Amino acid sequence: MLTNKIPRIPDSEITPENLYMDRRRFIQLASGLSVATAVSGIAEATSSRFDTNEKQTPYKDVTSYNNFYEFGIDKSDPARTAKNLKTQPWTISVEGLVKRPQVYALEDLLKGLTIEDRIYRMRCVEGWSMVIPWQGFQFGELIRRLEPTSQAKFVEFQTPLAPDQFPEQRRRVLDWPYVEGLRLDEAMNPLTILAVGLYGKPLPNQNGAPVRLVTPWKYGFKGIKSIAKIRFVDRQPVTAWMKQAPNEYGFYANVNPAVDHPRWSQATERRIGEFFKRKTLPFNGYADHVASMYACMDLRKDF
Ligand SMILES: Nc1nc2c(c(=O)[nH]1)N[C@H]1C(S)=C(S)[C@@H](COP(=O)(O)O)O[C@H]1N2
Ligand SMILES: [Mo]
Repeated sequence: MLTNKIPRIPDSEITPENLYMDRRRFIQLASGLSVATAVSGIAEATSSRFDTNEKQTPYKDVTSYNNFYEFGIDKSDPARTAKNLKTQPWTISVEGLVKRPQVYALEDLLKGLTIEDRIYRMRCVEGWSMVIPWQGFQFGELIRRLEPTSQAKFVEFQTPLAPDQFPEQRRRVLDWPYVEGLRLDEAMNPLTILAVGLYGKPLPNQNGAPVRLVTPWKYGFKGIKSIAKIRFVDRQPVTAWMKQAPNEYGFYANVNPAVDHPRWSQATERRIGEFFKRKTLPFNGYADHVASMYACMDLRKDF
């Protein structure tokens, strides 16, 4: 119905960006529908109250400048070396203080959840940033279904430990597997999504296929990729980066221009594709949505 009103673009000029703009979607994963089909499904245009309207980082940069240490430490490594990661079938083990612990097939776990567009600013602790249009669902929606018990205070995530799939796990770059965590209220915050797509296409492996965490007010390393385990716990998890360098990477990892990384400043950032640096905003510009969760905390101490 839309198609004949849109001027024809030669196939050679159709980029993922064009495709994405033509069909923003808002759909529910029906039974039997794969994540890939859902993400590329067409439905009515919607935009989220959380979207930024800043210029989006080109698809090519989003998918070729990556951190995914299981596939190498250079930004260009994952796009080359993550190709062989087998993401289908995929299971997620839900464990711990929860009413429905079980190993779920990804499609079963996501069935009926609403996938929506979220255009978020993303800020890496290394000082660069991007604007990425994600497709994902509110993690809180899934948590409510899984029914954590009243003792659950934190959520721990893990990427698989599988050196045959993740070549750099043969070396001790980090103490594998990659582990991340959120406090339960952070996990339930409407900004927190589990992403299954970007630019209207299923997540490329280098961006964390088939499902990864996105918390735009925190530094990028919180956004654990290729999630295979979600565990509800009563104690603050020890994340892979806290193990690696506890004085450099705290549990909270909120974007905070006032707290320097011990080896460099966090006051400014360089948006990929831009020349001039810009000022980094507290909570990456999402303070209205998240600052109240930290009202009683000293974020210099709990960095
Ligand atoms: N499993 C896993 N997840 C990870 C990482 C990693 O090395 N392994 N790197 C993190 C870091 S430091 C950043 S900045 C983001 C980068 O996500 P992107 O490549 O999709 O932009 O992924 C995060 N998630
Ligand atoms: Mo990062």
